[in-house]
Amino acid sequence: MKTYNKPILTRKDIPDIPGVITNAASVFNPGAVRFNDEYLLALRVQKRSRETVIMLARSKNGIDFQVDKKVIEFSGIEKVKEKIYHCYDPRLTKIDDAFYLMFAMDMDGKCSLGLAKTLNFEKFNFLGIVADGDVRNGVLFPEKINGKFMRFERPNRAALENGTVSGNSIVLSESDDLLKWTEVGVLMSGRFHYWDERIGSGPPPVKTEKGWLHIYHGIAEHFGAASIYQGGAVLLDLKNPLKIISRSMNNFIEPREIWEMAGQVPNVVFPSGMIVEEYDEKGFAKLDSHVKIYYGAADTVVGLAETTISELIEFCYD
Ligand code: BMA
Repeated sequence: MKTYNKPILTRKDIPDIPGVITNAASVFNPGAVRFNDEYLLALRVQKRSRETVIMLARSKNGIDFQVDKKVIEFSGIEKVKEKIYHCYDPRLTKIDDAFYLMFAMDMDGKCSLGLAKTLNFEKFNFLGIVADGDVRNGVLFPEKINGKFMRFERPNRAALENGTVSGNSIVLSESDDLLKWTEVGVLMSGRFHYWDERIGSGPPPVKTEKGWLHIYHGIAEHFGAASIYQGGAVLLDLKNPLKIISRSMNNFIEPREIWEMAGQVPNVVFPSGMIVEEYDEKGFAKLDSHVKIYYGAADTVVGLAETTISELIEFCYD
């Protein structure tokens, strides 16, 4: 795996938009997708007020990004009656010819999931709040399985000592219309004492001939003051993604660079976007395909790791 010794995006790359955002505080946890001949990132950008906006960045090579001088507006979101504090951590999935952003929504007393759709990255339609209860890290599969839309999500069911509610299980849900979701079962839970005591999904699962390849984040909490966010991989059965073929015992990425260890929240790498360069004619990611993984670092900047599908599959057995 190739990693870089500097972030690919920092707050300095966020253009000022007078009256909307100036002198941005941070940029992290991007969703990623290819559209036409460009790499696109949907960025979580924080203002100095710590309010979050989502902005789009574009690149020809997947490394040098230019951030659009506007924030993404979700048309229809104004109809939601409850107060929305922040929309953040968007995951981008292409299904047929449409692109979907599933994101966390901080609301009174809970975190929910919102869903928006775009065909062209110019106009984004808010489809609705698509979760009941307290849940985050919602990630759509790129295709239906057994006739149903599928997603992973991470219900926040565990109260932590400091009062926040988090989760330690990734759950599979299914839907006929992308709006109403029914839990199918628990995929996996955190492993107490190891790197992934609490867990949540990263980028959308990728279909390979060896199974669904899924990257997730794990949080080691047994280090007193500091939780450590890392990335790991798991390989799942193609027909039944609740069936684990192999789950990595080691992480494959962890905070090591100074900008991953220090920042707004220290010791965080949070993989949230992944671009596979090559698929075969049946829609499987090619095993020797190059892969770009985009991650938030220390909740402050965006990092990039480059690898291949086969290397990631090997990590699932590591
Ligand atoms: C998680 C989410 C992420 C964040 C991470 C580290 O719970 O809130 O958005 O990057 O914590 O602070």
